[in-house]
Amino acid sequence: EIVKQQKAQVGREAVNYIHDGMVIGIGSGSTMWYLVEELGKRVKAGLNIIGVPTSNFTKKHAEKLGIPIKDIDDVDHIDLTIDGADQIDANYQGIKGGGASHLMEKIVATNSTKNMWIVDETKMVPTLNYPVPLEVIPYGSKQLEKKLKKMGLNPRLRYKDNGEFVRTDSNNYIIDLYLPHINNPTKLAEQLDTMVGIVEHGLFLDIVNTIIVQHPDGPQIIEA
Ligand code: DER
Repeated sequence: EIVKQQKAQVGREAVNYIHDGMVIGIGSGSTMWYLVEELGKRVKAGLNIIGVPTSNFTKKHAEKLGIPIKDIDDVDHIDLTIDGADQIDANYQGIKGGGASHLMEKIVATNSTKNMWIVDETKMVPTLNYPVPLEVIPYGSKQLEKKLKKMGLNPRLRYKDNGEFVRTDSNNYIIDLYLPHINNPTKLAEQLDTMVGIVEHGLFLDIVNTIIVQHPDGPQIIEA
């Protein structure tokens, strides 16, 4: 359907920003899946880049396609990271982590010279209202959930369909905060940054430089 088509179109479009010799942070999620597929074709055709993955899934997918992969600690720097996003507001503040990868994504993003997000148009909203993912340490996560509830942050531990807790690549749990609207993401981030047991939240503030939004009539390039 339309959204799937837009993910494929923007994924293929964004590969044009990847040039020979670059070290590229490779994001995770269904939009990025299309970019990795296209990047694999360009590498086979001779494009010479190094990829730094943001999840085990992306690492395996890229390696399977012959994209040279290096661990973040084995490169000198990352020129550009391209990733998806779950929601982006009018100030270009984003929520990521719908795919439970936001910790490694944020580590790669905050070690990148430039960051680009590629999204279908449903991701662009005036005010953030997507559930904010938190990566949390399993030990004490129920106590943490109670504390978040008392703060009125409407937390919910994330389960898989089989009823088990979702485990991240770092083997932690995810708690999602269901809030009707987030008018001040900076304030919420500050509240979360001080809570013991929260490894990282999915509020990506003042991180992105360029956003490509896919519309039916083509891509819109936003310089944040
Ligand atoms: O987890 C993430 O942040 C991913 O980037 C993901 O949530 C992006 O969503 P997508 O699958 O719609 O591209």
